[in-house]
Amino acid sequence: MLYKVVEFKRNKISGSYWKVAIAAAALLASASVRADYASHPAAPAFIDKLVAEHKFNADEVRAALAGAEKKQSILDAIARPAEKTKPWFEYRKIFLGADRVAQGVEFWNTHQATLARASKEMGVEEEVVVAIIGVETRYGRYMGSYRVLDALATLGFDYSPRAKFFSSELENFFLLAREQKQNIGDLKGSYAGAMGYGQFIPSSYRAYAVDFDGNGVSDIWNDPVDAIGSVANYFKRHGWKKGEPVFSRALIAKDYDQSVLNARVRPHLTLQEAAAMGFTPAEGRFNRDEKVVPLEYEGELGKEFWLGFSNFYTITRYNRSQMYALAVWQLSQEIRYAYEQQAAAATTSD
Ligand SMILES: [Ca+2]
Repeated sequence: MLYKVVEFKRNKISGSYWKVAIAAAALLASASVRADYASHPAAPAFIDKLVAEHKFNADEVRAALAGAEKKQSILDAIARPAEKTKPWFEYRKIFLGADRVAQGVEFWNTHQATLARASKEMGVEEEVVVAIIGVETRYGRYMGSYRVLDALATLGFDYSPRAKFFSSELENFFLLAREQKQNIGDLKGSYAGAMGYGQFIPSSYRAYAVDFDGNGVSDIWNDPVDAIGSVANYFKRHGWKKGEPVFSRALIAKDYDQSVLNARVRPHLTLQEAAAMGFTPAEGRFNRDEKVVPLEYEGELGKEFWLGFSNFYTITRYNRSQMYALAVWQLSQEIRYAYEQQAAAATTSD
């Protein structure tokens, strides 16, 4: 969930282009299939670690790695996540379309009882859980088509900027597959190894996934009930406070302190301190001692200023991008509004 799957509309392409594309794809496929991560220079240390620390059988780990394929498309994808290439006003359009709102209401209707139970037990509003699942996978429609083994081996062994992180996720993935009694080569996910409705990376899966329907397994790959409980649990465990503020639009003073904008994601200024730097909430009533972080976004008509509260920080534990956090929160508000409109319409037509 550090990087999310971004959907692209498929363009119509002409016949001749199509032939060229097929030829190119065949070439790429033949270039990417053979990697055999068991013979990678870093493989022996990885295998030793799994044997020494987790009592894996060396031959089994070696065999799994031998079946892992290096994917150039994964290395390409990780180099350009949407957060880094799009301004806010374009980024938000990806997630705040009418379809995603309508599908969110549909998902809420379908899983009403589960969402209500998660909200009550974990202390996270229904619309927030729905919005996360909507942003991550369009309510389970796009959970990723990469083999997680390929994704994490490619990034753990061949993506040096974050090799340590992804190697650790690969280790967690071996543990997860063993714990959940899954065939390691069968599990699918995003190019960064995030899985299921809520796109949990293996370490998050192991730490935060819950068995919310009580059937004995925590299955966020296939079971929306477990997925809802797990997303809510993730928020609970990262400090979400139900009913507390998330964002407020900010008014700025003429001489506002630019240096403090987007400086970090953890709220570090009291509202009083923020006001002294030129940022005050445009709406709502808050305690002066409430901690906030002043944020700036690139709107269609110019800069937008916001204050992020503690719950904003919790959303960034799911994905560090401040744009992601605002998109999730705005989508949640749109979904709640549409959900209530629909509920009210149903009541009056009875
Ligand atoms: Ca379950």
